[in-house]
Amino acid sequence: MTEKSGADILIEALGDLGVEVVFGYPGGAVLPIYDALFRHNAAGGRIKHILVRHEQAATHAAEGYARSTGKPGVVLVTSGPGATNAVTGITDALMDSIPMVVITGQVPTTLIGTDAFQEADTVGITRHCTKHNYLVKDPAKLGNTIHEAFHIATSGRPGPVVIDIPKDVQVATARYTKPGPIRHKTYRPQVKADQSAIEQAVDMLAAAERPILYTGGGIINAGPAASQLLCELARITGAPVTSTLMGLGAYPASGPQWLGMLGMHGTYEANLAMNKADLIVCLGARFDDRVTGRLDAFSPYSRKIHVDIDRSSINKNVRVDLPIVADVGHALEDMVRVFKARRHPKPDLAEWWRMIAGWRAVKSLDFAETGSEIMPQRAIRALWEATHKRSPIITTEVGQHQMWAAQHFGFEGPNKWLTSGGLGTMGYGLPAAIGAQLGNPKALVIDIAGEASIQMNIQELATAMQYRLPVKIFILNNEYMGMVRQWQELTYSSRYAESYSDTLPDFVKLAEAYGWKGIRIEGNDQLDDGIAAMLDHDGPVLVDCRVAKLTNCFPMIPSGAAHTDMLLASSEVSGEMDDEAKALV
Ligand SMILES: Cc1cc2nc3c(=O)[nH]c(=O)nc-3n(C[C@H](O)[C@H](O)[C@H](O)COP(=O)(O)OP(=O)(O)OC[C@H]3O[C@@H](n4cnc5c(N)ncnc54)[C@H](O)[C@@H]3O)c2cc1C
Ligand SMILES: Cc1ncc(C[n+]2csc(CCOP(=O)(O)OP(=O)(O)O)c2C)c(N)n1
Repeated sequence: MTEKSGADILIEALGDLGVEVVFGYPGGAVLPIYDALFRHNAAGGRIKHILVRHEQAATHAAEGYARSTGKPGVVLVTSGPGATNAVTGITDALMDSIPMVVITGQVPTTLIGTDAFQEADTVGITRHCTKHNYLVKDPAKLGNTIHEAFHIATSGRPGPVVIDIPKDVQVATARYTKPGPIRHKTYRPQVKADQSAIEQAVDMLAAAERPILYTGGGIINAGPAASQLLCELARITGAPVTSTLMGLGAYPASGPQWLGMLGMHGTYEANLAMNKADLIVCLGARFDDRVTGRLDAFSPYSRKIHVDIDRSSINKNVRVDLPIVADVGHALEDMVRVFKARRHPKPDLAEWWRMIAGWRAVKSLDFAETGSEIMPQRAIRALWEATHKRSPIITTEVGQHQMWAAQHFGFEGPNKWLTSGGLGTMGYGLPAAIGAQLGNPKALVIDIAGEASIQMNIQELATAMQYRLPVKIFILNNEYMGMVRQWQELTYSSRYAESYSDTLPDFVKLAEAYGWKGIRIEGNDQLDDGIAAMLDHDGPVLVDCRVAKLTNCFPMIPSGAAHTDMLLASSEVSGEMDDEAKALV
């Protein structure tokens, strides 16, 4: 068997792993890899490299690709600033459980520790923001390391893995053969649940009077079949379903048992139902502080079941009565099977649904119109109206627009909603849309943005143009870092310190400068036509939609408050427990 350079081994291993797209940016410490990629493509190879304009964007594009396709995202960057620029996206992927492999160049092994040109301690810097990381010193180990990295990134709780490869290791030669299935000596995620725990869970569900299915990003991670199984479990138990920001789409928004998102900007009915439930079945969610609010007031009357593939996630924030360590897809399959096998009649939850109907009647997502000015919620609903039949993929930036999109754009299936939840990274949406479009060439992909966030990775307009990606950007332009302004209004007596988006560019001209089509929408009378014009254009389009500037995003549970302290647009309704609810618990 002939020996190959480390760089050639890397490219061959990526091919063996089925990698089709790599998002990257070149530099001195990865030139041997770029050369191997060049030769691979010249010989008709299948790995496509997407040249982003900033390494942070490579990581978010890889996240968007991964979240929308279920395949791992792959990133290639140089040493030093290339690697440090990637750190935000790596951390983002860790927080949101996104499978990603990041290959970083490193200075030659003999120079490590000498403050060499573009040297950074990538393994040290990324130790706490990766699921695992490697510094490869021996080219003979490179092939196996790459396969192991993909195994770790994609199995169990998915996450980012960094492989740091010194330049001399890229050049040195070794043998490579595709390894068989990876069996790590210690890392063995538990995929199947303990069956007695499943039986207990089913008994608890059958006996509950006020159950709720609290679903999260883990269901999206578990693949589309898990969403189907969730619908089946909901159907046979009759239980209401809510979801975190990360789980939207796992249960269809048009489904009869859907309560909407829960948490800080969740619906009144979802949060009140969590508060008054007697059983919470947490399926692939992690009791995040945006969801629980004040911990000592969180769902005080319920017993809790937690299904999670990551053992360390269980009892981390909230103590549960029944932990189930498993892939949630498998656990759902088992629960549905056992529930049916026991011939449990559909529980009678009429009284519970009557209470929920009362909370639903509050219509917590309703908003007041203000004449000709576009309300941001109205803009999202109009966008949904015009596009939902095409089942678009929606990405977002971070801020009010993100929450309005979560509240008002109904998702009917998984992998259509890509957002930065855990880290809340402004600048995520455009590169994520690029990644999603590459993974789903025929899909309609829209980044719902704020005028501040979009500027954080605006250079990626060029990437979309270079690869002829027909991505759409829909900016809800309120001339404020709206989410910051809202908090300042509510908690700092409207002292708007540095939250005005001053000196904004002319977004239409900016779009045109990059070869995009630019459209401005300035009033309700232009909204539908503007959206139609965006959809009619088969290339990339940026829409600058001017919206009412001082609108707040409600409902809102102030940080650290209880679910019952929710602020609604109409302050007449509070989350206080009514007499009927008191009688039940
Ligand atoms: C401005 C802003 C406002 C926000 N407001 C809200 C809000 O109102 N409501 C809200 O919900 N969120 C909100 N968020 C998001 C919030 O910060 C968290 O990101 C989110 O709540 C976490 O979702 P999750 O619990 O589904 O967990 P994820 O981060 O999606 O984690 C998934 C969990 O499932 C597990 N898991 C992964 N794969 C599997 C599998 N195959 N099988 C089983 N388990 C698996 C993981 O171990 C993990 O515990 C907001 C974010 C921002 C930026
Ligand atoms: C990288 C980064 N820096 C700062 C923040 C804090 N932050 C959260 S929302 C927000 C304002 C976003 O403004 P904009 O994009 O205009 O959206 P809007 O809230 O107006 O919809 C800021 C600064 C963040 N989430 N990410």
